Order: sequence, then C-alpha cells, then structure tokens
Amino acid sequence: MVEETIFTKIINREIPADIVYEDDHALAFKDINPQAPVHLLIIPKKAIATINDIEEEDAGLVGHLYLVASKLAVQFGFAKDGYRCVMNCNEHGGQSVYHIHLHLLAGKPLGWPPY
Ligand code: IU
Repeated sequence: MVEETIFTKIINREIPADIVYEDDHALAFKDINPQAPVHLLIIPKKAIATINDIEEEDAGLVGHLYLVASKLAVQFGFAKDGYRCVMNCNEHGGQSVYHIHLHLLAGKPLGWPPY
C-alpha cells in the first residue's frame, strides 16, 4: 500500500489545484512554486512513490506522462522553442513529494547543468 500524498488529494479534488489536463490515467496542473515561466506537473493517477518503485507493468503509464507533456507543449505553444521534462528521485534528486511527477519547465532558455 503506497502512502497517500497531497497529489492523491489533488487527483480526488480534495484540495484545489490549477488543473490543465486530465485523462483516465494522468493529471497535469500548475506547480504552486514555479521555477520557470511555465512549470507544470504531470502525474499518474496511480500512486507510485519514486522512480525506484516503477514496475514493468507501469512502463506504458510512465511513457504516457511524456505523451501528455508533448501535447501540453503544443497546447501551451512552446513545443518549437523547447522545454525540459524532469523527474526527481529521493533526497539527492531533490524529490519532496513521494508520488512520481514529471516537471515540465518552459518559457525561457533553461540553464544546464542543474547545480
Ligand atoms: P519535487 O520534485 O518532489 O521536489 O517536486 C514537488 C513539486 O510539487 C514542487 O515543485 C512543488 O512546488 C510542487 N507542489 C505543488 O505544486 N503543489 C503542492 O501542493 C505541493 C507541491 I506540497
């Protein structure tokens, strides 16, 4: 049993979020603390704590998150200029919410490397 996080509450509409996309398997909403002009989070409805907990059967679901990212890039108009998708894992990766989520960052040239 995966521990419930605030993202499950967002999926269940128990707390508000600025939701920009939803389908049967995924949800996307605006990050409350944006790190770029556009900062969206794309999450699976299935609660998976970290990248380490992704199982073989979840491979399609995780791929689906990237498909959603590419749709949102077109919808928000930054597909051509470019963007970054990041999924942080555990403490050194900077993960703070233990329900996997793809950060979608866009709207300006982004710095690299991230330190
Ligand atoms: P992280 O990779 O686990 O550190 O990312 C968690 C993100 O979730 C972070 O960017 C937060 O600003 C964001 N977030 C949110 O959008 N809404 C919330 O209620 C909470 C965190 I808690």
